[in-house]
Amino acid sequence: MSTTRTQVAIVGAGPSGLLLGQLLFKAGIDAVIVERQSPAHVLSRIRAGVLEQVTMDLLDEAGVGQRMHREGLIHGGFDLLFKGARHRIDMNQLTRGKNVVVYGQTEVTRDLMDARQAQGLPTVYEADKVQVHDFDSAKPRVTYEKDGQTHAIACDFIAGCDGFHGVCRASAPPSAVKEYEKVYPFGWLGVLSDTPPVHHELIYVNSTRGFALCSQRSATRSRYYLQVPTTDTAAQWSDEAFWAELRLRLDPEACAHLVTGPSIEKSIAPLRSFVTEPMRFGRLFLAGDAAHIVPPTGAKGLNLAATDVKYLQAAFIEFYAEHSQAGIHAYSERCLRRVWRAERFSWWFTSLMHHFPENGEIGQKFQDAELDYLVHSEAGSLSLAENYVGLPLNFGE
Ligand code: RFL
Ligand code: PHB
Repeated sequence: MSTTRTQVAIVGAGPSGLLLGQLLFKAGIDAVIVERQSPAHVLSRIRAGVLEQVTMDLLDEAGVGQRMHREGLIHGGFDLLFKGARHRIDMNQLTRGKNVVVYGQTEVTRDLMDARQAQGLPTVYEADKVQVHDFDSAKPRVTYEKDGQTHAIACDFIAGCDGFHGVCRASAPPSAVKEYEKVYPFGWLGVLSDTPPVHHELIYVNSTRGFALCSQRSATRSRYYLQVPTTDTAAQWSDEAFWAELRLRLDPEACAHLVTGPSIEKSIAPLRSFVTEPMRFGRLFLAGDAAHIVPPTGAKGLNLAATDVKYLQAAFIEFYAEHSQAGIHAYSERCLRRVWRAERFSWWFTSLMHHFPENGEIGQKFQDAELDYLVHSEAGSLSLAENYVGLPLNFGE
């Protein structure tokens, strides 16, 4: 078995692992990333689209923000559509100047991958049977198989950035883990198409036929979602059926502007709220989807992953540069406070915008009344806007 040595072994080369690798590089801390899939596979996953200011700042700090600033679309508001009418939430004005940027996760990942490659930093792709060992000691190890050989990485710390189905959370001692989970009785059917977006900002739709979202990636690429039963498959939805159903959920003006075309990606994502407590087990740290999942309503998943990673980088800097373990001990609690705030918001926004047949007609009436309150009360609109733009990095400190 060949053994290499590094300071931090990172499991997973999604946005969490790659951003951590870049932030550690900037701090002069060595890291090796081990990823199960190929780079092309990682880039083929179409996911998040909205970045908070905090995430933009972290991408800048990591030195990978240039293309985001050039190509990202700055949004100062979004529309809520309910009872057939649209209402704009002016985030920028309500939050005194805060915005979000629409820039796809695929692009963030590509920028991080390119930077890592340009700096010659080590990433092992297509690593099989990745395992984490001895993280309850001062000498943890990660092992994997590649090209028929077993390899080991000896390290000081392991960062579990391997997503919801990864090996790191599953390796924590069961007696030390508490998991909280809510699975929603529907999924999001997403379509990506090379058509101009229906509107210059996002439209979140509450309709009696179910939720819909009109999003975008650029002036020529749109991303749309429909609430569908979890029993549906993407294959059973033709492009024509998708566009027809979307029209039934939109207002007449949006229908008039909707440009349809062939889908270039179509998939169904299940919706789940999930949190693991704690997020550290000795020298194993969980970050991003490995530790928590939010339903995508409100676009918090990627943003939470980015702030976990920032707190982790800060903890490692304190450890190596200041010989202090304070950040390491505070990591889990620091992340979880922010995580629960985003979990609450994502659950609330999901509950408000989706159709729950089991809640009956009165359920729809409650949603209509709450939406009416939200768009006509400055306090209501502000609460939605400040959660949507996200918390500052050091909130509450
Ligand atoms: P990722 O992106 O899942 O990356 C984890 C990486 O770890 C690898 N891996 C392993 N590597 C080595 N050994 C193992 N045993 C491994 N097991 C897994 C995987 O191949 C992968 O490359 O987690 P990360 O980096 O924490 O990033 C989090 C974000 O990806 C996630 O929060 C968002 O994409 C969530 N999410 C969305 N967020 C939004 O804000 N808006 C959205 O519209 C949105 N849509 C989505 C989503 C997540 C989805 N998933 C996870 C099913 C749509 C989907 C379908
Ligand atoms: C997206 O563009 O994929 C997107 C945007 C906003 C959300 C969720 C997903 O709340």
